[in-house]
Amino acid sequence: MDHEHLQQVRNMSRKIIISVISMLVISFAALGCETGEAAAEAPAQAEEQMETAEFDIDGMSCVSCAQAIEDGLDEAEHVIEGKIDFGAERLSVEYDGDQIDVDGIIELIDEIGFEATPVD
Ligand SMILES: [Cu+2]
Repeated sequence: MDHEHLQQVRNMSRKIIISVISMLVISFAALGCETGEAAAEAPAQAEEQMETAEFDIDGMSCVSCAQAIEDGLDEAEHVIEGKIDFGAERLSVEYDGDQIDVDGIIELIDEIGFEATPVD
């Protein structure tokens, strides 16, 4: 009778151990999934080749011209930010060098309605 009871206790603890192990395995799998996603996001950002270029802008006569250029560039793909120094009539553009180059940015500014000349 005692022996049978002991056997039951052993079976019970075996079941508990198995379920604890499977819970651990499941949570590790879930963790692995999360880190997998994080790892997938990180290279995408690392691939982004951030570059900055400066341009002289022709035909910019008032602050709303400057605003139009900044807004147009902010909406453009592969451009991170466009910033106008109105006093200097100069534009600084931060962009993803893997996706767009200086000529591409000049084209974008041309579409907005202004002529940009790269500054060395
Ligand atoms: Cu204007």
